[in-house]
Amino acid sequence: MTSLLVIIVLVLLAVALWQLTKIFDLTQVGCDSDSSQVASDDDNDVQGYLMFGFLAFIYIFSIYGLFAWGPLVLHTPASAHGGQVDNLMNITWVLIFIVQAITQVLLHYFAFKYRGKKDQKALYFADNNKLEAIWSVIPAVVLAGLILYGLYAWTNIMFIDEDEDTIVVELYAQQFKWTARVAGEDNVLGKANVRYIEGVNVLGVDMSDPYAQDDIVVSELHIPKGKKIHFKMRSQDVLHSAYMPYFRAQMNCVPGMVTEFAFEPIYTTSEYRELPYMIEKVANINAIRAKKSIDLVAKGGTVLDPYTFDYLLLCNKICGASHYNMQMKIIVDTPEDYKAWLKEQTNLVTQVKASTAPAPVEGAMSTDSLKAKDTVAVSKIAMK
Ligand SMILES: [Cu+2]
Repeated sequence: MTSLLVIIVLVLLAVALWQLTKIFDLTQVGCDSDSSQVASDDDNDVQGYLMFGFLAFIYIFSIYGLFAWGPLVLHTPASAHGGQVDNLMNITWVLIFIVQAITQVLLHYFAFKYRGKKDQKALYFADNNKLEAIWSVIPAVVLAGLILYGLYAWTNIMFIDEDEDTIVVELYAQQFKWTARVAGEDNVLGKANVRYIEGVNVLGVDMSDPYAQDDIVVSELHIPKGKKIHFKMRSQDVLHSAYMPYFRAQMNCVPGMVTEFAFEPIYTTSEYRELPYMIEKVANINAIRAKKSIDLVAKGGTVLDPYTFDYLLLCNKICGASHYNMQMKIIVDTPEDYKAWLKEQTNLVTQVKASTAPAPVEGAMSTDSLKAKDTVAVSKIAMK
């Protein structure tokens, strides 16, 4: 409501200013000053130099941005295919930069050179086939090359060999959390449907499906280094997007269908934490947090916990009010640690059974003790 009022006030202010300028224009009618609407040579000179000013602004801002925010871009990729994504991205950047540098200089220089001058007439220039061929063929060839390389990289990355030895993991998106399901020993996920969602079975896994018997549901995912992980994404409610920036992986999660992405992690979490750039980044974040903590403590708050790096699965589609907080930790282990983690997990069937088994009533007799009583009673009757 407040923002609506602010917008109305701003619109009214703009209308008022516009009316004021009209009144000012009316007061100038009949004055001696030059009220001609035709630009003079002086006006055109000013516009010409302003073109150069704008050109300088574009380049200075670009160079500043490169140095100020350049280090914030994603660094070393943590997946086998990540290098290809980065390569494609870097080639695109370089091409854009070259084209932008040349075209902007030409655009602004010509705007200056051919600015309006008294008695100067525009040249009528019908066409020039040679020029047009040059500026059509060069972009066409460059773009075709870029698109072909992009398609090659895309097919390479997205191809999932069904016969390859992978680990199948389901990523389940819902407002506003992620849940993962590891396919277990058979490496096949049991069927699932929203109708089966009940109690601890939050993913709606069909418990009668033989493939579902060893499925493991977790809220913090472990995966091994050096093995391809085949992710199958589902969504319960709206469009989400599974985004794992360090693995250069992103895929939409669409209600009613399963989408897929596969990649091989090449650094364990602890190895990635030890990369020099990451050590520096974490130190920097912690310095900022320590500074902030001083302010917080002064205001009666608590000290911020130090930050440690972890791979995260984020949501990259604005899916609702708490979208920003939709994340799940992914821990890349060594194959041995992964096996140990897998052993510790309780599968979904066991969890469901434990949650549906009736709780023992206090004072009630167990079936064994009842049986024992029966035996005593029977022997008593026999003695009679
Ligand atoms: Cu989301």
